[in-house]
Amino acid sequence: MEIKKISHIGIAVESIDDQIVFFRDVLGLAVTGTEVVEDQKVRVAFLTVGESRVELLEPIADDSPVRKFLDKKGGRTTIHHVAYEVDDLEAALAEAKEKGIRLIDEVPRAGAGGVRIAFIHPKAASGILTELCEQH
Ligand code: CMX
Repeated sequence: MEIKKISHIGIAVESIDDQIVFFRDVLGLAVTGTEVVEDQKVRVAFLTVGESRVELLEPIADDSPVRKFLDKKGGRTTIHHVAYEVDDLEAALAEAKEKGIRLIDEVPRAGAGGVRIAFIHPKAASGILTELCEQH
């Protein structure tokens, strides 16, 4: 598949308000907004890094995947996923499936900003939860 760039790195946090300080005030990254992604049960803050972004992910429900992940990590702020941008998400998913790669999402779903996303299982991606996304 043809990866265009790293779209963003998702970092799981217990509290965006507490953890954004380092990224915003020390690294000096611009905060471009926050958003609740109901489908994923997270609140997200976006920080721009050149053509890519850091996304801080805060769980908003007990059954959020990020809640489970943080609980497993003892509540520590940890990289949760890496997202790669592709031109054609369906084609990328078909190619991964063809190669026998375990997909979490066989069909794209809506991520932050209404962008179409799909996840590859970390067990099939060198232990890193991997997101493929397609810009509008
Ligand atoms: N990164 C790396 N490994 C992870 C992981 C992550 N983010 N989340 C879970 N794992 C590991 C677990 O530690 C576990 O490993 P071990 O078996 O070695 O202990 C393994 O994956 C499977 O864990 P599991 O308990 O069977 O599965 P979970 O119920 O924890 O689900 C996952 C894991 C990835 C399938 C689920 O979190 C998922 O579907 N994620 C995709 C959606 C998502 O994460 N949304 C939030 C972000 C939304 C956004 O960016 O907008």
